[in-house]
Amino acid sequence: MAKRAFITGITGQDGSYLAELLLAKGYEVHGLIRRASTFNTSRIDHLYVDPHDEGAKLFLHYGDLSDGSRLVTLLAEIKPDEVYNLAAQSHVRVSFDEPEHTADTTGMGTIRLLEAVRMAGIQCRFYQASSSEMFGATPPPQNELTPFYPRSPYGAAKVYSYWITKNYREAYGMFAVNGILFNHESPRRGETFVTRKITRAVAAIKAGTQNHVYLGNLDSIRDWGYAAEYVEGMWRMLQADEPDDFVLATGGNFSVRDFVSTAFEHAGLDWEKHVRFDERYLRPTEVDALVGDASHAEDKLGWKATVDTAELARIMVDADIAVLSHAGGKWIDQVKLASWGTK
Ligand code: NDP
Ligand code: GDR
Repeated sequence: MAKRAFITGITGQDGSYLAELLLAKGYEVHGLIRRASTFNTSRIDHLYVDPHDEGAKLFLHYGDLSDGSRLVTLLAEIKPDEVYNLAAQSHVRVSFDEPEHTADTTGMGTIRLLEAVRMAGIQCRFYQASSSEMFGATPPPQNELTPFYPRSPYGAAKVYSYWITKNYREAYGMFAVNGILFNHESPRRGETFVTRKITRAVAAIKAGTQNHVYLGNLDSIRDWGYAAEYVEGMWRMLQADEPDDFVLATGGNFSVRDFVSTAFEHAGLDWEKHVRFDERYLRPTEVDALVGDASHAEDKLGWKATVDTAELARIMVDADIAVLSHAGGKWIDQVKLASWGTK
């Protein structure tokens, strides 16, 4: 019997790579999608097969992390072996504008899903998408023992989700794990996160359709890895003998300025001519430096990042330049980026 997985956040960056990985491993994959007035499945359209077709392995279900009873019904029907909770309001800057909504999805959403697992009475392994943002103001390097000091409503909501996942492991003996992932990016990254904003701008400036890009703080330091290889780490966490929490990171440190200069240089452009400052992109409280120590994941899971931040920047610039040139200088639907798979 093929294993069955349930993924919340399947339409997001990580959800799309994880669905690809699990389908390639022979899983039957069920994804939660939100009903919207426009299609929001462009990152997974290349995986979709009509469910009436024999051999269909990907099934999508309407639902929302704010709707607990729907989660119970779905889990009772699907009876997954593995649940990956990737859904969240995931933008840190936006969490200052929408703190209550962020708490409701990024925080409360997790307990709704954990309770749904209990109420549906199923035995499954549970992955929670925890974040390096939980470390916030605690200086690097950060690992599984580093104290949390969140600096945003998003970070605080993720801390709640982290602890409630750990509590369900201890209280009910659930195989529930936290993957504490440092920033990971790809050609499928949402367009308003800084890396993708930069690589899209590089492509448009190179094509002559844009001249400037407006950014906020260039001094913050991040440990940016490649999303396609981080989803393998998520899966390995659920295959371990015992439930545990793991950091996934590259261990590298790059400032936003370093990412900008690497990306522009790769396209033969001088960033200082094109990057402008806009205070709108500053945060009321910033996380200055995140640099992960993933040695626990290497020891126990045999997982290690292979793509460093400079290579990642070049992969993303190449992808955005290719998409723009195929589309005759106009941005096209993200589905085209879905073809940018692993490495
Ligand atoms: P994205 O923002 O790309 O995707 C978020 C997903 O969550 C989308 O599928 C979105 O659906 C869905 N979603 C949002 N709100 C709800 C809701 N109320 N109910 C159901 N689904 C909802 O995030 P990533 O793929 O980058 O990240 C995946 C997870 O990992 C997130 O939880 C994020 O916070 C966390 N994380 C990410 C890191 C990173 O660097 N990428 C690092 C550490 C943690 P829709 O498409 O309809 O908007
Ligand atoms: P982050 O990612 O907050 O680390 O959260 P983001 O790319 O938004 O910001 C990274 C750093 O860049 C600075 N910055 C800008 N950021 C954005 N978005 N837009 C700008 O114009 C800009 N200019 C400078 C930011 O101030 C920040 O220091 C991501 C998300 O994926 C979370 O869901 C995840 O949990 C963490 O990574 C780990």
